[in-house]
Amino acid sequence: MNKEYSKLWLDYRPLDPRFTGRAAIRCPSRVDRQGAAVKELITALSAMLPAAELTFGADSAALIFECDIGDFLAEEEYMISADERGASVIGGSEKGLLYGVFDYLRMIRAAGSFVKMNKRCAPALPLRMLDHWDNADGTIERGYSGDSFFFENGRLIVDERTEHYARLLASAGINAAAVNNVNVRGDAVRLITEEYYPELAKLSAVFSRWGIALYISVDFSAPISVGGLRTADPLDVNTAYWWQQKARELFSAVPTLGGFLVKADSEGQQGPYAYGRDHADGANMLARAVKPYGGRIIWRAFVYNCAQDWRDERTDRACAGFKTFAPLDGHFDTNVILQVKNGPMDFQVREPVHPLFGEMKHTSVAAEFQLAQEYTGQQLHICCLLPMIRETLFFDTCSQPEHSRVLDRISGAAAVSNTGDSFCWTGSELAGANLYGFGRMCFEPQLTAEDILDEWITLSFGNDEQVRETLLYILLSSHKAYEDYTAPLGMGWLCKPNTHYGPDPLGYEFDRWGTYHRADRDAVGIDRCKTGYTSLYPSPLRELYSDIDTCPDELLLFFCRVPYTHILHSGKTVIQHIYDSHFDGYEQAVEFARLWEELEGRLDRRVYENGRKRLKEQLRSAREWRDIINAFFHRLSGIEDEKGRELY
Ligand code: GCW
Repeated sequence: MNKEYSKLWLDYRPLDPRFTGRAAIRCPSRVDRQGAAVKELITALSAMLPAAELTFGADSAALIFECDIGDFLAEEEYMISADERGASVIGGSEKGLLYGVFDYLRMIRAAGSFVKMNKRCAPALPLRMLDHWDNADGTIERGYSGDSFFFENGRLIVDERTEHYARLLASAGINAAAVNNVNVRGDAVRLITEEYYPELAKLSAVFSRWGIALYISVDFSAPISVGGLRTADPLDVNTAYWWQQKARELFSAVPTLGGFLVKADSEGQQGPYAYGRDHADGANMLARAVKPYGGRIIWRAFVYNCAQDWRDERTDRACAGFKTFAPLDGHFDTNVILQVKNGPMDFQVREPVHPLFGEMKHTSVAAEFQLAQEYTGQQLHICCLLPMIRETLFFDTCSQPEHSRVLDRISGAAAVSNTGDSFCWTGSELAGANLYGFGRMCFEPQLTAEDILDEWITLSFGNDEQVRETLLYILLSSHKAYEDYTAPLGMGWLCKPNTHYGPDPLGYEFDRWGTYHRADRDAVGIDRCKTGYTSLYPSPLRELYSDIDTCPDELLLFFCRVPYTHILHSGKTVIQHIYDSHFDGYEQAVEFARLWEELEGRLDRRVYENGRKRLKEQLRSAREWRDIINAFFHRLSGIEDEKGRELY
């Protein structure tokens, strides 16, 4: 494991180096002076006021920072009132206080001085979680930032880096993290056995100091693989008893554990289907085992047939999650949270919003996003996901007359983490915006992507106006650019199989994964009225998506099968859009690289060089995408580019 790491946005710099007076921190005894909130304030103030005399207590001081806990606030809520002479931060608990301290520090760092402010804030979503796909051997599934900093050769590591990570997450508002891959393999199967308890307890204690609940991904068939039973049937009394004992043991060794994350009946992971049971049977059995300890089960809705026949046009993977879970609405125990991917397929650059968000009315649901850029350029390409995440959260599911946005209907959001042991944590510095921004967006979704990026840029790179403007422009245009030169109009799945990097338009076409575009010489796209998918949405969404005249351009080929000459709302034909977007997307990548070069000398050398290297690869890859996808559709359709550009 690489032990060197950047402090990222928590690198406190002097704010007022000339201030030599006294700065006092005051807090009543109900505030824990050894707790994370007060400690963070001390760390920050010592760095920001390097010449000041920092004291605790009531004697006179030029700057006064008061911390308190107030019962009138909710647990994670806080209130700040501040001016040039200091601040008072009150939290509903130590956790709320911590969030308040971080917010206050963010504000004064962004402003560059002790500003006047008044704010009362509580997080919009109660659960704000990161899912790590780290394997016990130290590798990371779909990891693009090096190896794991949680695991090495089967061992769980808890060190300074872990603590800094927890701080980073807390400062972004994250309050839960699952540390191992949902595909539970190798030594990770035994994470829930005694040999791991001491380290798990240590990790959980570090996390909980920063307000983060530790979750473990578990193998549904653990009663067999770990316990030596003959069955993992959720309705078998021995299975249920085994999990109850396991939970008792685990929670007494690791009292601050949050619970389990489960991928069942999915891509080779065992689940209740093996025993003819449904997913409520499976989830509830586990939920009852952890309930006495306040534990929760995060149960994934990513269930589909991954051994499909491409000739079968009636089975539609997009319908699978809905068909599995919609009939179970109301059957889940209250400590089960159903974790639903943002779209019905699998983290493509553009997908419609999952219909389960509107459908599940009596189930706690969390939205799942993927910060790890599996299908969005693997952190070699710049792809800021914040606009997409926000669009999903604000999407109106039309499932009831009011409060029907995704945001109103979910109790949490989780994201597959994009971190690893690379120096800057996320392989590419710019990918750090996704990590920071995801947490911030779940906390205060009224902030736009631009607001959050603005904050992140200043905290990470300082106040240089050109840096701010350039990074803001690149990040805000990056998702559209990536969509343009890869898979426009909602097509998806034009990438190479397995690695999911680079173009291969037929790579998934004759395979078993249910991922087809069915392009032929005349037409492209899937008629999802025929597969029954559009009917999973309530009116008026179902009508909107069913009709080629009303379906939004960016999702047209997801929902409809149309001839290449079909005219989009933009006035272009489908084929011309494919050509144009690939040329435009590539040009955007060229522009990003050009703008980046102008930042030479304005960014830290390491950051600049890392970005330059990655942009070089982005350019090479974007050109490959452009030429292969355009050549593919040109050869298939036989239609020339209106603008006469070379299509190969
Ligand atoms: O996107 C797919 C990935 C798998 C992943 C799976 C999932 C952890 O290709 O690597 O497995 O999704 O979400 O479970």
